[in-house]
Amino acid sequence: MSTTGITLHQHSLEQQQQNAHVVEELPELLAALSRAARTLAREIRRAALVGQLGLVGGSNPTGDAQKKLDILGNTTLMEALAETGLVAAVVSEELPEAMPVSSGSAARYVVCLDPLDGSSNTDINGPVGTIFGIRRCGAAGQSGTAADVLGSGSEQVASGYVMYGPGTVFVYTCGAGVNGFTWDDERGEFVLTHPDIRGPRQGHYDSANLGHYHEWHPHIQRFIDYLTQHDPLTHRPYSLHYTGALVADVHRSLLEGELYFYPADAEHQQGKLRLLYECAPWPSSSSRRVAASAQARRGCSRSRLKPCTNACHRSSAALKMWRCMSHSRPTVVPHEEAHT
Ligand code: FDP
Repeated sequence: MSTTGITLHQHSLEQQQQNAHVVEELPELLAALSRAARTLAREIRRAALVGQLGLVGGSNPTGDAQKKLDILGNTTLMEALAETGLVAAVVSEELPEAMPVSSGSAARYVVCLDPLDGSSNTDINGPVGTIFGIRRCGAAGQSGTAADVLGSGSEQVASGYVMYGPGTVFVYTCGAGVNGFTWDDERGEFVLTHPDIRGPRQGHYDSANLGHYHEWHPHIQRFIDYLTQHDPLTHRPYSLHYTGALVADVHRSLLEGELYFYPADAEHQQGKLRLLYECAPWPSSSSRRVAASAQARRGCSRSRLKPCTNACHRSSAALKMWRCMSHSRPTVVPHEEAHT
């Protein structure tokens, strides 16, 4: 397939026509998400001019102080998805429970959203993002409930993210590679700029909030110590790059090779990142979940969710280590060492 100048919409249509496993509604769902992303990109750019920076005064279900842009992001995405009539419910970081959206027979999907990831960056004109994972509704009569999203990340029909940086980039997978599109003002379209993303075999960045170093499990501390030692053969020391926005940090991982991790600490004993909309959606070029769990923490579980109170917002119980290059072999502490 020639990829020159192809738009996101054309690409999703081709993916749908060429891959039997891709759901027929994919182009319409991605079109809705990309419309919302376009609106959000504009609103984020002008937020300082129209009084849209700063806090609302409340906090979201996961306890984070809500920003005005968090609310705007949530509303914009919900409205765009509702217009399709294809979405039964939305699970969002900004909503306490799965929120019903449409009830018609075409509403066969649940979309998990982090509408504005890294929102602490909004007030400093830093990068932020939107993360999405699209799942099928469960059995008949069970549509649009939290139960629909309790399967593993590999059950998503498509997932991806939008990064609002100097440019706006839309990256998605539907199980047939990972492709990135950049918003082109002149064409008024997202245009393919990063076809078939595969990270380099060898990364040399790591990304984590080292402010919590002394609260981390000793295994993780040893891992960090290992990364900072000098060894040209294994490209150490790794360079620490941390923006405070998961989307920006993991986007760099996909393109340049990096380890991203947010282990449990005193405040976030189950880890900070939420499974449904901050972990499961990350795409990998092998179409499997990108979050390779380094099970370096005692008692940690895999990402499959078990029903629990407010399951929608359950965090990652394990150290999530994104090795975002599915074809690469990261330089990591040997397995045995990490488990001793
Ligand atoms: P945020 O809460 O600002 O939306 O939980 C997600 C997240 O951001 C990530 O995007 C980011 O990497 C991390 O939290 C930042 O947390 P710290 O400020 O604790 O480092």
